[in-house]
Amino acid sequence: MAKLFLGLDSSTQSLSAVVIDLDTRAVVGEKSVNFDRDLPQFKTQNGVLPHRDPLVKHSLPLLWAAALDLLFAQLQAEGVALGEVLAVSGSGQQHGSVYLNDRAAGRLAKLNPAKSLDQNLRGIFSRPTSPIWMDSSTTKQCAEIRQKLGGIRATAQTTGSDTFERFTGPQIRKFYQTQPAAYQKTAHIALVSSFMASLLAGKIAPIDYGDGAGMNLMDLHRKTWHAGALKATAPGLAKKLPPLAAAGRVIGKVSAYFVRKYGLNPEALATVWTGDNPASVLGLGLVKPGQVAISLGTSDTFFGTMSRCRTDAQGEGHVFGSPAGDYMTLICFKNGSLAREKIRETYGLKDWAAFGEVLATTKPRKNAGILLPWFEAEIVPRVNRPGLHRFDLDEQDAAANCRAIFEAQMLSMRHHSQWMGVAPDCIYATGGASSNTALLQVMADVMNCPVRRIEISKSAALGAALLAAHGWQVAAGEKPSWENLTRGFTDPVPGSEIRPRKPAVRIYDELIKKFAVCERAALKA
Ligand code: XUL
Repeated sequence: MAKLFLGLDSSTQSLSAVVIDLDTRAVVGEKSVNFDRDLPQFKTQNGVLPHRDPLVKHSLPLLWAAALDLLFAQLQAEGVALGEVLAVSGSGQQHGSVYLNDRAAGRLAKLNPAKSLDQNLRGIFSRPTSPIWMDSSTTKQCAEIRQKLGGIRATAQTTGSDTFERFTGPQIRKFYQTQPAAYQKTAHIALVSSFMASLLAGKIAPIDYGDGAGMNLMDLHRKTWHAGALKATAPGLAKKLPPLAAAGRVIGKVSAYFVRKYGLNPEALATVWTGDNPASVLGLGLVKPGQVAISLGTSDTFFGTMSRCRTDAQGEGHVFGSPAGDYMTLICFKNGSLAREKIRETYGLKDWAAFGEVLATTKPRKNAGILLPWFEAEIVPRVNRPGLHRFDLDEQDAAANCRAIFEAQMLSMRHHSQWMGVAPDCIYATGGASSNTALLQVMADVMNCPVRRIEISKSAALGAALLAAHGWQVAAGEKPSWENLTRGFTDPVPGSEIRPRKPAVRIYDELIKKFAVCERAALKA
């Protein structure tokens, strides 16, 4: 019998599965259910329910449950050997919350395979919809909680992050303030990750230290619920939260529902899930301190593993528990691909290859021009008034502007990640724009670090499958090492390494000082 492990990722727009064979180091199954396309009856747009207030972004826990049925049915139909799966784990979009009443635990324990999950779960929610990470309607609650916890620095030091609109604590506070009766009827509050784990386990599942740190409710150092944060958020909250536990820890055998309905191995273990970013840390193989990934996507993210827990006194970055032990950091820059695209279009370059060619005609230059590309309100640094800022840069010079935008994005990452105190040994570049070598050369030069490209499309689901394998091995009394577990699954693209060039590094070591001055000036403007 093969040693198969199933990893699921419940993201904003889809639910994905990756099945791995640990002995052969192969991905033996991959499947995705798209919420809008495959479950149109829930009427979501890009996984989100339409709402008249653009700041409010909710989705539906029943939709995620229906997607789980559909995904298992598809895996079974494709002949994936579900009977050989030894453990299941997963990851969820971070921060989103699910509100369950006192009927939930009983119903989860007796899921009826003759019905769909959707039918089984009707009537167990004290709030039918779930606020998700895209929601930014809780500025008032953020300010209230931050003030009670002693300001930005103290909030970040205690919980790992300053209060953020999308974080779960401020969302719970808003629910309590605006719908007190429904809050009262809430017996359990789950995250997307722990809700999905509860379905698999047939009981209320713990929240892990990775996703738990995205709530502004967990004491990051002790890895326990923080009494002061709970009190600052809503009354009676301690009784509504599940215990905290390590990701991948075994909860029990999988619910008989999945065994009878889809032929899942009755001995398969259900384990604690985590957030999608912590799972991606595993799925990209960032299991040693000093390993950092830069994902160049809609927004650009900088994340990695950190052995000592440091937090950001400015409150811009986040620290979460890492499923590999230690801690992980995450900084999210909203003006990523979108900003690069705007510049590309402004100068009439038809595609990224053309952008790269123009970029390659220029060289890093002492005292070069600086372009701050805040097309949209920015998260890091906090910018509420969008706008472009050019310093010593001729707007007519296409090539200089193409270089300046990516230099600024990388200089910003370097500047705003200094609080981590981590000098990366190697950066793994992922996401759409990472196939552009001219961009990666700028990344290597600014960061003074070799860059390797990694092409894993479902890094969170792969990380979840590895988490399942780890949990199963620990339960079997083994002492698995993350380096061994990830080997063969998370290798960078062969020959993709780009090394920093010393003369360019020297130029950027100086230019970062100018960048910081320009950024301060633009923030004041
Ligand atoms: C992280 C965050 C997003 C979601 C996406 O803080 O809000 O990356 O996790 O699913």
